[in-house]
Amino acid sequence: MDAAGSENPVVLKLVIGNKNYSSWSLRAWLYLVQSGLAFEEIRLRLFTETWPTDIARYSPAGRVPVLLDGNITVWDSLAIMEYVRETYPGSVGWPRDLAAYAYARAVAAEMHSGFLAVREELPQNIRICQKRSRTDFSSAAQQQILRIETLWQDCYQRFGGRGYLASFRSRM
Ligand SMILES: N[C@@H](CCC(=O)N[C@@H](CS)C(=O)NCC(=O)O)C(=O)O
Repeated sequence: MDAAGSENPVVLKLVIGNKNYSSWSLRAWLYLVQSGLAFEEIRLRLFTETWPTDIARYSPAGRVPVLLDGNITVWDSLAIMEYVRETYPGSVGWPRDLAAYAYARAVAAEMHSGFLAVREELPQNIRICQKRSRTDFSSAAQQQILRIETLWQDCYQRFGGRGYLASFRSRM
């Protein structure tokens, strides 16, 4: 029990930017929420005058998200998810089936290191709904959109959806 009398004291702190614009922040945040872990959310304002000094207090890498677990600092969304999965039993894990596991790891790695044209030309903004034509974007972005669609379709066909996305707890 902690000093406040809570059975589950909050030890984890997640430093993030704006969840609407920062998909990197959102992915770590969703992972912690989906894992059912209590954490304190520290929100920094991206691209403001104070941003460089604000983020420097938490990470020399100068990017969000950053996870603080006591005196341990983990930066980078994928590293955060790996750390949490290995450290906190019950957090969301990789699929147990070997084929699904290999597939999931490859998809996560592809997502993490790729799709640069999509990131550049279609920055995240969950609040707006805009009808755009594929031809508005570069051929690199169009190819990457096609790749994402194929990946999602393939995932659903091979492993099924079974309400996975619908089961996300709403806490935004
Ligand atoms: N590969 C990193 C990317 C992190 C990243 O680029 N974060 C952006 C959030 S939009 C950021 O902090 N940008 C601030 C800057 O570039 O100064 C991760 O997965 O955490």
